[in-house]
This record gives sequence, C-alpha cells and structure tokens, in this order.
Amino acid sequence: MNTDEESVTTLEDLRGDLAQRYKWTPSGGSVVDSAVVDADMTALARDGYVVWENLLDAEQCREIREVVRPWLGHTGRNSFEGRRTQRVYSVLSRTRVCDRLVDNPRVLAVLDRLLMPNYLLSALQAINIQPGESAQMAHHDDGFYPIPRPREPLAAATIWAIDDFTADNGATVVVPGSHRWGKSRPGPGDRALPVVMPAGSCVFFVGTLWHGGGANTSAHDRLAVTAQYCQPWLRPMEAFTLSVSRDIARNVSEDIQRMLGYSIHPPFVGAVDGLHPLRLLGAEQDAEQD
Ligand SMILES: O=C(O)CCC(=O)C(=O)O
Repeated sequence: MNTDEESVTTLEDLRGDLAQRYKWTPSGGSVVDSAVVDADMTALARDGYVVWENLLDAEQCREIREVVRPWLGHTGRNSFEGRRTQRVYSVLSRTRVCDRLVDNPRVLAVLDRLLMPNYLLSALQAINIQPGESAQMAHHDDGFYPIPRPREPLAAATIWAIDDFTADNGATVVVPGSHRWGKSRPGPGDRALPVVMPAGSCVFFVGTLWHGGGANTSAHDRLAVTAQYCQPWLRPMEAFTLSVSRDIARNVSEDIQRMLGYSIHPPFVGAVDGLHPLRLLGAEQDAEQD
C-alpha cells in the first residue's frame, strides 16, 4: 500500500494495512492440492454445491453430539427456524468443539477462491431437525443482502452431517444449478435433491444456491452443524465481534481470528479506532493478515 499522500489518487492506491504492520499470510487452505481445489470449483460452477464425504471421524461426531445436546432446548420461533427444529446459535462463543469444521482446509481452499481475502464467518449454528418436521422454505443464504440476481455469490455455506443424512430424516435439499438463476424461485417442476451423506460429511454450497432443510419423516433426529461465510465487506449474520470474548479470540486459530473480524478489508473496513483489530488481542504477531 502506498502511504504517501501525494501519490494516493485512487482507492486502489489504498490497498493494504495503513500501518503496514500486519502482513497477509496464506490460509490453512493453502495445503490443499490445487488440482483438488480445481475439481471442487468445477463442481461448484456446474451444480452450485459439492459434497465431501467422511471428513470427520465417528469420535469427532460423537463429541460434537455430546457437547451440543444439552443446548438443544426450544424449537424454532417460526416455520423458517422450524417448529420442530432446534437451533443453537453462536456456537463459536460456546465451545471449541466445532473449530476444526470452521477452518477445515478443504473449506478454506474453496473460500480462498470464491471470496475476497479476509472473508468473514457469518454464522456457526447447530441445527437439529426432529421427527415430524416439514420441509423448510427454499431459500438462498445470501438472499438477505438486497443485491439483485443473477450475480456472483456474496457468501457460501457448509452443512456438516453429525448424524447420517438420509432421504427421510431431513437431509438438506438442494436445487442443482439454481445458483445461476435470476429472479425465479424453485417450483414443483424443478429437480430438488436430498444431500444423502454419512455422518462426518460436509456439503459446501455457494450463497446463491436454492436449498432448504428437508422434511423429517423418520423416527430419529438429524443433527447438523452449519458454518457460513461472507465477503469481508458485508455484515455477517451473527455479530461475532460482540458475542465472542477477546479471551476466546486469543485462543482460536489465526484463520478463525481473521474470520471473526480480527482482520480488515483494506484499507479501513473493520478497523478499530483507525488501527488493525488484531491489536486488541494484544498479541505481538510477526506476520498477520492485512
Ligand atoms: O438444516 C439444513 O439442512 C438447512 C438449514 C438452512 O438452510 C437454514 O436454516 O438456513
């Protein structure tokens, strides 16, 4: 970035950290083979989603189930949250047990290509769909941002199966290719597929893909964890800078720190009193993101 006032003639000249103290570092996604990421990007461009099977083992799923279960209290306040669906919001402020889902390298590798540097975590929730729940209204996750379609996604989401996702227990239903649609909404003639996958698997989809939670006609709960991400210049759905204490922020990975908002969209977006927000954590880190 150029700090010489004389030579700042466009916003482009202001890219970078004003103090030049916090340097950009690659995300944990940089360890993923680029051919693997290419294939994921091809699937995303074609279908709007990609499924990765068995990223978590049975013990990780058991641990998440055990930690989350006591928080599964009331059901949803409307049919979108789900009258027979239990949600735990702001999971990041409650437990570290889902951190490796949030910063999974496969996820970050794709986000690194889809979104701008220092993309943010927009939500981290557990969603338990109980028997008797009906299908959730189809929606696309970046529909909250009032920018007309068709367009590039402003956000992306993961849904992690903590229980097996089956065709009858509420597996997320996706409408393949719908990320490219303009104003239309899914209708009865459109192909909608339940994402059937074993516990420990993850479906990643772009924010423009039409989808929804499925109906649960089985006798068992369907537990999932969803981590959602957005461009660094958008307001995230969950205000993690308010809900996550600085003590917690000091103890999460560098990738999660930047996704929580301890990063800037250069040169000013996210700054605190004109300074880089990492200064609030008081850590002398020699190489951080701008
Ligand atoms: O639980 C699911 O499978 C999807 C939930 C969802 O898309 C949402 O609540 O935004």
